[in-house]
Amino acid sequence: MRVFSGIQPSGDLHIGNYLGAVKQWAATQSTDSLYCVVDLHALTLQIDPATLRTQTDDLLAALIAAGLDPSRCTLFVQSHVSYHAQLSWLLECVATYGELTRMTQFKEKAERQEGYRVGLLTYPVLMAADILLYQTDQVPVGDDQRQHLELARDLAERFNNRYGAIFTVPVGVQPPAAARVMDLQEPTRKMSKSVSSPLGTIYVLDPPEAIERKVKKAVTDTDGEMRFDWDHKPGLANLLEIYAGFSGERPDAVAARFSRYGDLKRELAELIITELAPIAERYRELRASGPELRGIANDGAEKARHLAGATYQRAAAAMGLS
Ligand code: AQP
Repeated sequence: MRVFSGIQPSGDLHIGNYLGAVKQWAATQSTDSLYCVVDLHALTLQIDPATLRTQTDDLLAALIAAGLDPSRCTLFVQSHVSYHAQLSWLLECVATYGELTRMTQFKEKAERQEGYRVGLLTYPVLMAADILLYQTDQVPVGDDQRQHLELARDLAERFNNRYGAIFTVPVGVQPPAAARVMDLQEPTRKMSKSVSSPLGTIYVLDPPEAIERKVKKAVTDTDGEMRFDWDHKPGLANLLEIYAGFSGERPDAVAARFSRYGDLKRELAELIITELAPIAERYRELRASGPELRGIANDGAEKARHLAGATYQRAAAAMGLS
């Protein structure tokens, strides 16, 4: 079964990315899985070129440290495989302006940026190209990507109906808990790389003291009643989801084991630190080995190019390009 997923090098990896996506990638990876640092997507934001280059390498190292094994899966950088941008153009000529302007993430991000780029509107089409190029069956992603994944499915079906059966229609896979981790200070907003919220975001490479502090200061509520209830107790529900994401339990089962918020927070911080500390250590070793990281990315791109090229050629020919 072919699996594909991607992540933007738009900032440091946080526990939302980790629990929503990367942890499942590492757990289910096989020789048929491809994982991609989607640097072209990061260009939709204002990002300094040198920073983008560094963050791409940082993220490659963080993904390997978090458990992706390049000898089992294919790990590569999106811009190294030019078919992504090429197929994106073909799919832009299948997508409609109306469906792109309806995307929630576009509306939210456009509101935060003055003079936003056209790429912010069209990036879900590039994401569809990323997925469809590899004849992907499953896309493990966080809950925030659900709508974009639906678009990828719609475009695949529309293309296949119009030009012939070229693309596999993919399905999204979400983790059983923590599919949408919220900001610890503002639990009605998702934890995000590109929005600055120093106390509300736990980074995978945070030192233990920082993790402890952030969990301790996480916003809850004043009634003190331990109950898993997103509608009325979002701060607590978020902590229970994060706990469940790390421990593999169900959030309501976690709630049943604790009576005091303070105890839950103390154990949660310990649980996070125990899982993340070895990742941070491996990351530091890998980051010190620059050439090795480049070699991994080059090998990955070569494998990806081979698969992507075959699909692109078929799609282009089906549309009448000679
Ligand atoms: N808060 C989250 N909870 C669970 N999963 C999440 N993901 C992102 N945020 C959360 C999942 O992480 C994977 C990679 O995300 P991305 O880099 O493609 O960008 P994003 O979804 O837009 O995430 P960010 O971190 O908020 O980045 P910026 O701020 O740059 O937009 C995806 O599978 C995503 O679902």
